[in-house]
Amino acid sequence: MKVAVVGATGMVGTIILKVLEERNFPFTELYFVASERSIGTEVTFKNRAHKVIGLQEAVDLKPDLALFSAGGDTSLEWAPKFAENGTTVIDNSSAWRMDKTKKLIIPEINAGELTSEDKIIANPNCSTIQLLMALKPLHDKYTIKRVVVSTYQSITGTGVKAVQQLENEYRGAKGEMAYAYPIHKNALPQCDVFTENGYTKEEMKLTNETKKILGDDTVLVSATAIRIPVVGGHSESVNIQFENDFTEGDVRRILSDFPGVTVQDNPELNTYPMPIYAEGKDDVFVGRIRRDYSQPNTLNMWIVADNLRKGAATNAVQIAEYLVENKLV
Ligand code: A2P
Ligand code: 11C
Repeated sequence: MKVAVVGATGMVGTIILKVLEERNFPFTELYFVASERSIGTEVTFKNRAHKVIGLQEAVDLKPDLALFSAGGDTSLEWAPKFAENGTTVIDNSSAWRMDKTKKLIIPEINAGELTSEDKIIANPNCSTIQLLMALKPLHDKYTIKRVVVSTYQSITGTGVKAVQQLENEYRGAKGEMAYAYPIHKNALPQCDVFTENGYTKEEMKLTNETKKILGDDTVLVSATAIRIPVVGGHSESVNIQFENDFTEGDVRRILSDFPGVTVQDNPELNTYPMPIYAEGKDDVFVGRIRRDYSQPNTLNMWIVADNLRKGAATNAVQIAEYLVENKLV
């Protein structure tokens, strides 16, 4: 199994390498791919330095799998070139997610849809992945009518520049700005750019990707995405109206039984998920599970996950593992 990591020098690419190592992914060769600026530089993997190569060289090496996290434009241009050469691409960008010919996969939910014909597979947006990990088992049981989600997103979702901005502001130093406004001591009601309908791209990803993954266009989604000066993960306050009624005990049990979800919910002990504890973990954490008494069949909860792990790298590696285990590559 020859594997290429495209974007190996980047924020998500670095975690992909870490997750491949941690999970003992069964590769025979691993290629470290980045932009032309990085060709010849080195990245460390398993305590050894490895040379970074360019995209064309990587295509020519005909890897079985390529895990892409190098931005949408790189994916749009290069994923088809890999695919035409026989490589199966797992793409972390938004480039292919809403393409009707491409599958949008969270392994615990819909990996069963994958076949060996799928040569470009899309990894959902980070805030969508953690939301869907909690919604899917509840949708199967109670049927979701409407979801209202407000996110509190880590600056790591924006990239290294944003982490640098926060550090500079914290130290009172000047530097390049990733956002139009200060992020230290602030909350920005804008993740990514605005679309024509007044919602941001991040909010529309939450809306559209949710329907695609659930395979159900009738589920209504209303999203507000907020950037906060936090690094460990994204948090989400979620209000869900179901077709059918539930008990809070059953909701806790259903979520606890779902692979990859951990319930942390004990108000008596002030137990609930928080990004500082989710950081570095692969699970999605759910707490503050409680009935919304303002209308029937409605639930409130709080979902936290490390956006760089289950929200990106881990989900991509899990897709790769599924393909290998099921002999689809
Ligand atoms: P490079 O380090 O050479 O710029 P991040 O999301 O943290 O900014 O990382 C983006 C990743 O995608 C980096 O590994 C970056 O490589 C890579 N990348 C960016 N643009 C290209 C490109 N045009 N071709 C290949 N890799 C790219
Ligand atoms: C954020 N969700 O936190 C974004 C980052 O579509 O994969 C990932 C963007 C994407 O801003």
